[in-house]
Amino acid sequence: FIREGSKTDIPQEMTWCTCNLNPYLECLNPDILYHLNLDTKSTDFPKVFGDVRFVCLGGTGARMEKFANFIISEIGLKLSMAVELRNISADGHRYALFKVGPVLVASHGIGGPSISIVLHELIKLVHHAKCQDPVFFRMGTCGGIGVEPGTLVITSQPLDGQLRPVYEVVVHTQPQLRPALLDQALAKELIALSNPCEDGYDTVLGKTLCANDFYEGQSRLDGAFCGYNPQKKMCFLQQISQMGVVNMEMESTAFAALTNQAGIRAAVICVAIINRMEGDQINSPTCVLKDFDQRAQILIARYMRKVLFKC
Ligand code: R2B
Repeated sequence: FIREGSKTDIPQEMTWCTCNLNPYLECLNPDILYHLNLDTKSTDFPKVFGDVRFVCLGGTGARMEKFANFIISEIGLKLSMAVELRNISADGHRYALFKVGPVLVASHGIGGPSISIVLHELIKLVHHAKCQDPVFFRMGTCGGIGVEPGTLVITSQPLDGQLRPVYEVVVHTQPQLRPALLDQALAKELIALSNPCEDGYDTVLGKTLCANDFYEGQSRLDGAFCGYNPQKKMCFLQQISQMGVVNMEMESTAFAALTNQAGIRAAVICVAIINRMEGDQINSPTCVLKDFDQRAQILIARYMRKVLFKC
């Protein structure tokens, strides 16, 4: 962990290794993954989830169900699977969870605390299931900083609201700063799978500002409260743009920190639904936003096909 004010010595090349996980997990019999409505007594994790190679997270259950259906058509037929899609965690009433062959699809809600809870449980799930080197993706929407709406942004480095490359967790009253690192090779592999001419939109790699709030935390002028003026807002957006920040969202530091701590390869791919240099309110028609939603899904499906079928 990075302590506040200390120099960091960040392991850049961690690999998925259960030795990084909580040692007390082995004492839990059963382990109850409360928010996913699963436990290791009534579910045989290695049998049900042992083949999982990809874990994909996104904000809402409805969007992730659509993604699961899309993945069935993208890879399901090739795997000749008879897939009956079912929300495995429906009775938990917190998150949605679907399994399509080697792909686990989960919703994460909004913000760091929400994604952190489901990630703890998903990391335990792949651990109990003995999954081999799973790759995690977060797909979502974001505000673009100086990029056209519809641009796909792959995060190189998430930064928190204080522009630090960390996720802060307060434990026993003390802030612990966990390195928020994503797999750079995976990010480059994903960029290489984009094709702006054929896709009809750009895919870019850049830093992501991860805020704890949608309104003041992202320097919007349209929240219920606003303690700054339009000049201050633009000054802030220009400052972060000059640092290489191309988008803002609310989950990337938690996602990067937890996957990095487990040594799991991970990537964040978000579509910009607005250029924040030009406004704050999301006013694109629903059909346009639906089209935008598919863009991260298409790129992730390309990556999966490349890994699974070498095409
Ligand atoms: C992007 O969109 C959501 C807020 O509307 C939040 O989850 C995020 O990061």
